[in-house]
Amino acid sequence: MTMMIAGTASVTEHTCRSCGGSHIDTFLKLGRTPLADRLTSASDNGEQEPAFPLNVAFCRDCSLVQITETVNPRILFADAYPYYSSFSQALLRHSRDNVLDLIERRGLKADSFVIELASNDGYLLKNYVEAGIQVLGIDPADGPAAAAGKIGVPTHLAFFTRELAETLRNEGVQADVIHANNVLAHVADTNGFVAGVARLLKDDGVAVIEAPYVEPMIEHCEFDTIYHEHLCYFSVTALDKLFRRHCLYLNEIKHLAIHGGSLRLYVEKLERVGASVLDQLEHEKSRGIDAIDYYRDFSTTVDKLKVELSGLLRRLKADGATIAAYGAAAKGATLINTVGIGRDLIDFVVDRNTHKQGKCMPGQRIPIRPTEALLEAQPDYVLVLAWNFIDEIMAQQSEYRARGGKFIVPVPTPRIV
Ligand code: JHZ
Ligand code: ZN
Repeated sequence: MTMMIAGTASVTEHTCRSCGGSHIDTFLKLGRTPLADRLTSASDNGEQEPAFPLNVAFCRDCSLVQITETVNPRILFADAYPYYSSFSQALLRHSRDNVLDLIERRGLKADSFVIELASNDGYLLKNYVEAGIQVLGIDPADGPAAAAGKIGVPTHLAFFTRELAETLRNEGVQADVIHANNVLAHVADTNGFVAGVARLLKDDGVAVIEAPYVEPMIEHCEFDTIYHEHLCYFSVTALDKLFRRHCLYLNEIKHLAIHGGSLRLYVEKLERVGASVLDQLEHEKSRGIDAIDYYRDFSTTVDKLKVELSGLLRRLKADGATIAAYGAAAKGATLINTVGIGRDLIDFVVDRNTHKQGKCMPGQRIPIRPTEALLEAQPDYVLVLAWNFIDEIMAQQSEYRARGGKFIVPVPTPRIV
């Protein structure tokens, strides 16, 4: 299990992040890639960006899929982290629905207390604030945390650790609901994080956790969602074991479309495992998701996609087409850097996030511009790097399409729409 040495840029793990076992088999090697959210500025053109190995492994002991390199979280998240949740309307709606459902189901009132781990810019907790329920956000990224403060979401600027949980608990903090969306997979000390959740949860509280699900990642070849921020790629089998180790029980799950296919986990101190979890455990067994063989062909499928996408873009370019990209997403960085999509193919990337505009994509240094640039330049094709928001993007870019523009969706197999 991870012991991050202060000041070290990265360490290679030889044991499982969850169970500590040493039977971990690498089944996908994506080479060395730069950090997906370290956008470069147009002026540091000559500087070499640090790149780290991106290898994915399966633990034979607890079934957890994980990358083997741990990059120092201070390098990954603390300084100029550009991801702000509030730039997607679909995500805002998804989060609001989640909160309204929980307020009703759990009968939350003014004296209830809700904590969110990795609360980002307050995109979720603001819905509780609006309902008069007390909240605390915890997030280590200063830009997003400051944005949360501005909209009235109190935010503690820190990484969530077992130690922070202990400190807060000693101050009398305990939660009816703990949210943790897209953060469990990001934490190097997986067990410390879960132990911290257990420490802060009231006896009748619930932790509501969202994480991308490993099955759609494999089935739909979403290999671009693999980058150094994502240390784990969870199955229900692996999650069930992880929580039980901390006397927490995965009692219910929901399947969500967000981020290419995610799970919402309802985790409690009381064991009352429902049919949704039991059925999924059964499903994973019958599909073999709990065994290494399921992952063996992934590398070949990924290679095929890479060749197809690169071939398609090169053919279009050779025919004289102009191509831009949509979404300076972290997953976009994996895609362009592993496929080798550079400025020879893509003129620019557009993104709504004002904190990303004016910067360049890591590695390939493709400039990021506001979304209006699509209508100004009217490229023939737009490669959709944020394919998980394709519906929202297509609706918003109806004018670009009406003028003859076409989108290229890279996964599960490249297609023009
Ligand atoms: P998006 C994020 O990854 C962040 P990313 C994080 N790494 C994580 O864990 C996963 O999600 C699960 C822009 N956009 O959210 C906003 C528009 O411009 O898919 C974003 O920059 N216009 C913590 O970064 C990017 O696209 C739009 O209409 O891979 C989308 O990035 C919409 C909808 C988005 O994920
Ligand atoms: Zn393990």
